[in-house]
Formats: sequence, C-alpha cells, structure tokens
Amino acid sequence: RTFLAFPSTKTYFAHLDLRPGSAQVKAHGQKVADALTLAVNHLDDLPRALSALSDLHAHKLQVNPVNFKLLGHCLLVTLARHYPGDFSPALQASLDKFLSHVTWALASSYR
Ligand code: HNI
Repeated sequence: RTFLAFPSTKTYFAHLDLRPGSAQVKAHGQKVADALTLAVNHLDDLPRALSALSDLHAHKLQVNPVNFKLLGHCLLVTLARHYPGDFSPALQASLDKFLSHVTWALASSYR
C-alpha cells in the first residue's frame, strides 16, 4: 500500500521486485513487522531498542524521515481495513501514539 499510495517511497527499493504479491516485499514486510513487535516489547525504552535500526536508516540507507510517517499512515489504514470491528477511535489513537513513538526513536540518529 505504501509503494502504491506514495510512489516516491519506491526509490529506496529499486533493487527489489515491488510488484503486488512480491515475495521480496512480503519478506521485507515481515522484517518491519518483527521490528514493530520488538518495539511493543520495549515501550519503556524505544530509543535504545531501535538505535541500531535508527543508525541504519539514517546513515547507511539515508531514508528521509518523512517516509516513516507515510508508512505509519498506511499501516493504520491497512489495519482499519482488515479489522474494521476492532478499529475504534480509541484504538486508532493508541496505535497512532505507538507509531509516533517508533518514528521518533527511529529518527533519533538524524538529530
Ligand atoms: Ni526500513 C530495512 C524496519 C521504515 C527503507 N527496515 C529495514 C529492516 C528493518 C526495517 C527491520 C531490515 C534491517 C536489516 O536487514 O538489518 N523500517 C523499519 C521500521 C520502519 C521502517 C520498523 C518504520 C516503522 N524503512 C522504512 C521506510 C523506508 C525504509 C519508511 C523508506 C521509505 N528499510 C528501508 C530500506 C531497507 C530497510 C531501503 C533495506 C532493504 C533491503 O533489504 O535492502
């Protein structure tokens, strides 16, 4: 969804097959999901838990941090579509808060 809704995000993944259903995109999505699980388990110290990932995105990959917001937005939209019954305004607010903490921690190496 992120690649389709915000095509500029594709520029970082020119080396991957980005067609819908791509095994490479699924494998990458799994890595991102695992990192979010790690984040859930370290809510009390996200900057430390995500510091290696922050370094990677800032210095090696040089991902513009605006893209974290685009991905976070697409995650919310996707969850809302898959779990319409569970996606109350309160759940949305709490996921949004979680994702902004993750984004803030991932962006720490940029500061
Ligand atoms: Ni991101 C690699 C987690 C947002 C571009 N990214 C990773 C890896 C994890 C990860 C985990 C794999 C690291 C490894 O192999 O050691 N990325 C996350 C998380 C978020 C995020 C948790 C936000 C919630 N990444 C983004 C965004 C972009 C992005 C928004 C660009 C639009 N990430 C990359 C690129 C790679 C990457 C590029 C390397 C991919 C590859 O395999 O070559």
